[in-house]
Amino acid sequence: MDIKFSNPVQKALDDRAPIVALESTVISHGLPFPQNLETAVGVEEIVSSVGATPATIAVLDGTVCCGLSRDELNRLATEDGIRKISRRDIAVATSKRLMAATTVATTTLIAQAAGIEVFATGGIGGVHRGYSADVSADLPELANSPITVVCSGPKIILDVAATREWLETYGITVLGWQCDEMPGFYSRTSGLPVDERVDSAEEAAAIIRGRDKLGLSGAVLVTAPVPAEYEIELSEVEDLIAEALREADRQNIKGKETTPFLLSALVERSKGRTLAANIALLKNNAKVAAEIAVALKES
Ligand code: PSU
Ligand code: MN
Repeated sequence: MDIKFSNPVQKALDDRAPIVALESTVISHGLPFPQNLETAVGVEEIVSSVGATPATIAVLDGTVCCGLSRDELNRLATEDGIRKISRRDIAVATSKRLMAATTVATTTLIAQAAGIEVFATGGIGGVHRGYSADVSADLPELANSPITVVCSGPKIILDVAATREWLETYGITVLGWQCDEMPGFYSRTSGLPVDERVDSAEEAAAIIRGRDKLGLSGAVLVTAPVPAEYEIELSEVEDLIAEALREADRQNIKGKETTPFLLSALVERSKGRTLAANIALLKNNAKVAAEIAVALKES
């Protein structure tokens, strides 16, 4: 794959130094301006402060980019008409020279091609509620990529139980970062189990290296709960999710519009609390991912 690397990311790759990949759909379609830009910059700073190099991934005017400048982050945060691209859309974006933000699926694909082992995001895509035929392309991509993704579980707007089953069926290892239950995105609990709890980056790194030695092709998902002070109990958001789903139905929102629509409807209906939680978990996941990236290089 033709990838344009920023100087810091190229240097980190040459030095075999720790790198954390970051997605761009959350910037262009997941968070409103100006919080999207502040968070994109903040997340990169956190990764750097732990001693890893941040590599935000996007397609800029048709070029697959790994590692972005402040100006490029700004473009993704502010320009209109930025495509949200999954695996099926990459060739369209590159050949038509589009501006495009990468989902978990596409970021995973590009990070793998670049040789980056760890990726941090907010919540992965999954099986949508009530539309079990709508399954995010994130899931099969993770099943076929020996990468490590740090997240706070599937986004709670999804059918989380069905998504958990999917992860199990297709061999994606779900680790709980200092927790025994898979986190429920805005909530620290989901009632669903993790496969194994890990309490340190070294413990996570040992399991990841174990996977690598076995030559297994699936992702390790490290699920980290939202920091307690930003947690919203599931019972509190459940009604808001039901309202948002009904509104999506009324407006005939479908396909890749669904996730951004529901996330922004929740921000409005929760008076910004889901936004604060989303930002807090993104930052925390970046920190955990950087610690694991560092531990992997020391292992
Ligand atoms: N996590 C967030 N906000 C987001 C997303 C994840 O906190 O906007 C994005 C990710 O890029 C994920 C995508 O891959 O939502 C899933 O979209 P879909 O359900 O259409 O596959
Ligand atoms: Mn979908």
